[in-house]
Amino acid sequence: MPDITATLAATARLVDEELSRLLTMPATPESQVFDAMRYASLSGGKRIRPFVVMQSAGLFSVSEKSALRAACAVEMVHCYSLVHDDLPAMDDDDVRRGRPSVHRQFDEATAILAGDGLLTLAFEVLAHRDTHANPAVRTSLIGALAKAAGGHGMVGGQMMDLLADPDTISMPEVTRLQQMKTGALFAFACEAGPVLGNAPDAAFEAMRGYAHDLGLAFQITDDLLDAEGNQAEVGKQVGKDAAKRKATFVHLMGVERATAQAKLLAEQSVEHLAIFDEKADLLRQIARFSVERRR
Ligand code: GRG
Repeated sequence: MPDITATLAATARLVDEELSRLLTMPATPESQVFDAMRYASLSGGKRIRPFVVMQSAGLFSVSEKSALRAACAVEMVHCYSLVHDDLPAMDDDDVRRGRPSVHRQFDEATAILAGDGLLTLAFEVLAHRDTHANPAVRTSLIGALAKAAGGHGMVGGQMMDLLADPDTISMPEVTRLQQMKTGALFAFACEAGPVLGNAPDAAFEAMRGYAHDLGLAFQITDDLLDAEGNQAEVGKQVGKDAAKRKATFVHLMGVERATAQAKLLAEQSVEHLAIFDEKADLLRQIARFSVERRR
């Protein structure tokens, strides 16, 4: 059985190398924005979304080059969301991935531009011929990432998060919020492989089911780490959700039920992979890792 920790580390190395290549910029008057984009994206994230892209692509014999470019695109969007989420106008966080957040390391304007730069570069990468020879496949990927990242996905989820009243929000509303804020990018990561590999409908359906449960399990664990985690391990300030009275799963369910729910969802996500053979074992393992992680 392949080892999840070693494979995750190997994927992170590949992603770091490719991101570094994609973010190379000669010294110019505007190069500060690239310095900030590099700082934001080459900073030790777990690379779980890229890992899911690479593994989902592996199920459909997609070339490593194609998969890696799609993996970098989703990581760029993820990193942009972290940079903007940390801004004073949003969550106002000084620490991210164990280092000063981008607006603390540079300044607010540079952080906004670095986020914008990462978001737009993600689409430039997908649109490039190196991502896939077939323009229809590239267009599908671009459409899917735009949908996941935009107002019907991550951005809409963030808006709901900022507006949510923790005293009145219901479980279905929190679930929808989190599916949009976090689940939508996981859904893209899971769908990228079948899109690149021109997979049959049944494979898309399986990956969508897997993504739905994995995204929620991952987010509940994120809430639990904020409630119970250790700042040194987590790499960012903890206890903020309670202090800011955020509408989280932990707020609605309490730690014990949220922990059980995350485990249940992780097991449920694995069930969706039943149509795949042992090639999907690392996707099975990452689902369990997602709820057992300490950061
Ligand atoms: C559009 C500004 C804007 C924000 C979108 C994604 C998001 C909303 C905000 C980021 C903050 C946050 C807690 C989001 C939930 C998603 C999540 C669990 C992020 C952390 O992801 P990890 O654990 O982080 O994969 P690393 O650092 O390992 O990449």
